[in-house]
Amino acid sequence: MGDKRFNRRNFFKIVGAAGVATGTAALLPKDAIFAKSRKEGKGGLSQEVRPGELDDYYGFWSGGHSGEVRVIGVPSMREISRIPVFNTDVASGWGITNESKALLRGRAGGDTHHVHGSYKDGVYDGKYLFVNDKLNNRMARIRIDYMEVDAIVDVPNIQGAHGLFPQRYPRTEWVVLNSEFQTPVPNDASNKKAFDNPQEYYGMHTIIDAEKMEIVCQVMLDENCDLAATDYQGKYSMTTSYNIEKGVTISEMLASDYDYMLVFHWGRIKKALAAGKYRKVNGVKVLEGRKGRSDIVLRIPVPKNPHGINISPDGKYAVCCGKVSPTVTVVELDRIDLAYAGKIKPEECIVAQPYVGLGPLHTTFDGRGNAITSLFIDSTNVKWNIAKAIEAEKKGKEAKKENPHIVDVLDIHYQVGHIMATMAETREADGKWLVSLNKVSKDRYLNVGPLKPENDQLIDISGEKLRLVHDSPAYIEPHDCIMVRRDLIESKVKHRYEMFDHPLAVTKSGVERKGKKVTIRMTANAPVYGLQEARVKKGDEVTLIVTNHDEIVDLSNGVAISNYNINFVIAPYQTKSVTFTADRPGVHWIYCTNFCHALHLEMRMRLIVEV
Ligand code: RUQ
Ligand code: CA
Repeated sequence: MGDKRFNRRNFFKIVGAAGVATGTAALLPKDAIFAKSRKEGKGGLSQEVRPGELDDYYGFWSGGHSGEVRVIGVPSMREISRIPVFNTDVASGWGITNESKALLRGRAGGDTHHVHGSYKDGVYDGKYLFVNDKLNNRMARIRIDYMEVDAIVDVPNIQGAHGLFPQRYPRTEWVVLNSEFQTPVPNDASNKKAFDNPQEYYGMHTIIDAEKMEIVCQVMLDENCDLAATDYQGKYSMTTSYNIEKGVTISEMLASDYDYMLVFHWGRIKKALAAGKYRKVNGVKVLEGRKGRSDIVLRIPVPKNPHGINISPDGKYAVCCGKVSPTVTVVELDRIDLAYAGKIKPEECIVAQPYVGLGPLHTTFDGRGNAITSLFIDSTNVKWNIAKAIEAEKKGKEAKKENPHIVDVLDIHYQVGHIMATMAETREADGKWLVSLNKVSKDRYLNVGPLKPENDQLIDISGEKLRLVHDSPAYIEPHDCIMVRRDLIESKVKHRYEMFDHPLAVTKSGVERKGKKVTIRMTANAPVYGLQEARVKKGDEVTLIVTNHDEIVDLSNGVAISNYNINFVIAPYQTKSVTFTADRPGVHWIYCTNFCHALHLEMRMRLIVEV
């Protein structure tokens, strides 16, 4: 913030020098940047974020089948930004530019469910976000300084890449990614005898190196893996499994009264890797994790077709939601080593199994010993006390009958999936806000046709009771979110790129031809491009590289080529490139799409495609 180029006076100077002072300076409300956090209101937290004030939390929402990640301010619930990930975004040019295409490798389209941040000592370190693609079985990494994807790893041997969780302690070196659908391994023509034999379909728990974005290994299972979690000690990762039956139809998947919480022993995984106890499938080290053949995996029976698995912020308990069972299962993590050592049975790790209501899906925490669980069928959020549930379990059936653990039940609208409380997946869960990501909004908003938005409801959890505060529509269909205290993110986010981090950064505009390949290099400096025209010939393979030389915060330019379906935005000091075949002769205006200057409309140049 000590950056002199950042202030309003300099902004006018620079824009003025370019010709006309525009109203764009209003985009830099200095006071807003330094606004103090809002006060807490009477009777609960105040949601109000007045004009010029900033939110207290960065919310990172998955976009679901839109394939993106969204940045939502909490508590205002204002959508601040979108981060294109697996999708094509014609506004920013994601999926259009060479840089983004290199990451997407020909597959623009995705289904993002779970966004989680990188950790240090059980709290977000503000470096990365990780997000899954259930559609095409990938994981992307977003660097928080630019809020932009910088790596995508394709994961072979899996389908339904779903639950994802980063290592929480001591720092994020590994990220785990689950395969929800069992498939043949390998799943190709070489293994066609398995296609019609579901007994030869397997699930995988994949471990990915967070820095290198390479696959460390996969643990092969008979079961599927749904949601994922990691502990606060760097010892285990965990998943729920709902298809221990190896079913391929709903009734088959529901045949057993219990399924599993699977625990993966990282120390033993490292040992097996070091000892070379793996086989390679599609280039990935696959470790044996099947029952009776491996000591890596512990199976704790959990009723029935469980879904969410979440770790309490004190690091003591894993809570599995029963989904088809109206209970949650509380597992004490300190007992897991005993179970691995064979001193207790896996089921003896369970310390409580309280009733919560119909359709429990996900659990979050207030940091004061309470859990809050989403109930899909009941359409409620239920707040319950973990210690009371454990105590009642000890006392036995009679004590449990009264449900002494239940603190409050809140109706929501309707059919909740995930819920998340502020900072709840960290040691610093602060028990302020809860977001209930409801799947059905029904009559809560103006009717926009048969396809309604989702309804993300903001709930104050600072008191004894859950207090519904705000409805917020969301385009289909965020699954999950995290809410990160502003101080952990804000100082990490940059206002401009490092120009020469891009190897092709343009300092001098010009056109260069090598045979049929033409490179157009261009600066952009509102309201002018570095070239007034560029001439190519029909059939040329043209690469256009543009660098924005405006250093002023928020002064982005667009580059759109008429009739060529090419459009992208370049932020201050950013370079992007695009390659296309000049197949349409004629005069094609290249114009700025992102309002930049009073002479924005004049910011254009001709691409002349000669015959
Ligand atoms: S998961 S509703 Cu949606 Cu990916 Cu629990
Ligand atoms: Ca099952």
